[in-house]
Amino acid sequence: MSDKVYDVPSQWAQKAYVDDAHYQSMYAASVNDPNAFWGEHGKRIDWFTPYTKVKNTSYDPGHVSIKWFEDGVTNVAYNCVDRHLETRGDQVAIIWEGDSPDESRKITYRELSAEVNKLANVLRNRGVEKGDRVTIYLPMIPEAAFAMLACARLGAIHSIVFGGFSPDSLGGRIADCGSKVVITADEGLRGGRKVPLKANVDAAVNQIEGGVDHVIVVRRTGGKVDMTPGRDVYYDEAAAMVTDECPAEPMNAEDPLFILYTSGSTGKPKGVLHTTGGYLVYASMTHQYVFDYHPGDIYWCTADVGWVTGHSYIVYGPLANGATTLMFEGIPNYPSVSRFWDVIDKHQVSIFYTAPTAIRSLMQAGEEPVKRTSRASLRLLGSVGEPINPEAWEWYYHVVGEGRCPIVDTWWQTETGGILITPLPGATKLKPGSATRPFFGVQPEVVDAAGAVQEGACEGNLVIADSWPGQMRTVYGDHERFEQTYFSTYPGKYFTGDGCRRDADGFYWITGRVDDVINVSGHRMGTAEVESALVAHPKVSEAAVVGFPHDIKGQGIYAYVTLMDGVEPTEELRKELVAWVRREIGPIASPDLIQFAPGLPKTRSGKIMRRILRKIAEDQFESLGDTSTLADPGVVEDLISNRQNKR
Ligand code: 6R9
Repeated sequence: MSDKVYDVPSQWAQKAYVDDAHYQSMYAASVNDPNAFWGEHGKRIDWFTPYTKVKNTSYDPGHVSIKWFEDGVTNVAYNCVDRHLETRGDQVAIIWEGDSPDESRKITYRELSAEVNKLANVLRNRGVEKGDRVTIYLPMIPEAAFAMLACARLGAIHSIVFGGFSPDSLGGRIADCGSKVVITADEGLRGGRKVPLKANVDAAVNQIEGGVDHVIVVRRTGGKVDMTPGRDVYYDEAAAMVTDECPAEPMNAEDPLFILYTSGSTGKPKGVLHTTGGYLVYASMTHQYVFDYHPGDIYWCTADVGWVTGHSYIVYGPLANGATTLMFEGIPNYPSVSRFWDVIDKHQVSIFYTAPTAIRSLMQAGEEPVKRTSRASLRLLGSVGEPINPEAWEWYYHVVGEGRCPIVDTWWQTETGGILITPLPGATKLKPGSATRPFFGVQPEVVDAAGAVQEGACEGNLVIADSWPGQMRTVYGDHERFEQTYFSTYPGKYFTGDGCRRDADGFYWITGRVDDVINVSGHRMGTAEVESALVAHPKVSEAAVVGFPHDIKGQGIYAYVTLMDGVEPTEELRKELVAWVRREIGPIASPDLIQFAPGLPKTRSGKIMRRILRKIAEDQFESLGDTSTLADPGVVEDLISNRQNKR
């Protein structure tokens, strides 16, 4: 924890959309009369039929229902593209920076319109209609944005799967939402290395009964891939056959826009469903106010479109605002650790939004790779994905931003659709490590384990007391799971799964997940998913997975594995298990440490006591807490003496 405070610079208070007084009055208005507040701000997007109703939401147990602007009709692609054509058709919408510094491309709003319409027509010719699901498994190339917007234009629901997921994970996600169409590329390119995307799609689709009807393949590397006749088509060949005009489907505000799978504490990943009107209003409004986006800014969010940050803050929020958004295919340390800063200079980026894990890894390389670049164009920095430790915050502020650029530490989730707790750069003083205050309309509360609401400075679990327009509406195909996961722990409130502290100024400090979700380099991972991958291995009898503090990744994955009788615990088997998990889920789930354990600490009723495993992984041997309920207290000593060390 840091007790440093950085006041709002006076130029920022004067020039930004809101200063502190303005924030206070807008915030009060937003929570005192949400209907009036959002009724007004809902107009920031264009509606084909204006709404007459604003908020219709209930968190009541058994009847959770969330509707915003429910009788309005609009289209997200229309708002992100068409409505800008008259005023800024020739302005750059997307700057694409390739994996190699020699490759980049600029796409104006007019060009974006033509590209989106062509892709929409290619889908339409293959029978895609309003309500159909389309899976997108693409690298960070402009076609990923075209594909999202093409789906939105037709009213099809996209489900993007991050290119780092394995064929198994991809197949599960295609099957869960019943996509009949997959959009992919021959190969991806990251840090000079190729990613076999089309081959992964083939393997994924082979596991699905009935397969899929169409696989559309964008040529990225030109690498040779297998094409199944009748099912697979190269995008450029299909696009050559269609026009660049395609009408935008009128969509009800509550019609689904996308599904995005995310990890929870139990079971398989959930299909988080977001809808049309409220989501776009919220994504665009937060993008404008949090980043203080003004026309002329060059805005860069380094996330991948496979995560929610890419959805809301590379594509939908910025494009709805008519911004110039930069899309980066590569990685922070290729071809050198100056890459981020080189790209900022090359494209004159003014707003830069990245993750603590990237900052920490670049920080290790020292100041010189930063200082050899100018970064004079920068005026605002942002952070997202996990708590940012004060050391990384200070380095980001002083070295990258040269003390000139406020940092917005934005707390939010896949489920929330947009940023919920964040500084506003002209209004909020900054405290390194604190996400500070709620955005308009957001009512955070801190509760204790029993659900009692805490007042003043306190610590506990973070809940949100009422709905905001960007909130997820359901788990795709499983509304009961939605209610169970988010509204049953503290009935009548949305439970975030995060712990937090609130200080005397009313500032929030997110302390991390309180459930069995771990956050590895800003990527969410359910410990149960990694465990089930491990126990699927024929030599593994049991597995328990916990997070442990990791200098760069924030958290690393620590797996305790009990082998089948008679299996030798060898170094080779350890490597085999790591490779196995990579294959089953994807590289982001690779265990950092595997400890072979003859037994796991269990209660007499057979529950694994993860609290103890967590403490051992954290090297906190003295604070294991009560071990008296263990069926066999002896296993703990063995676990401690065989603790694996960070390598
Ligand atoms: C946007 C995104 C959500 C979880 C969330 C929390 C952690 C995200 C944070 C943060 C502290 C921040 N998280 N931003 N923790 N400070 N600024 O990351 O969505 O992938 O769903 O992860 O990430 O634990 O609950 P998602």
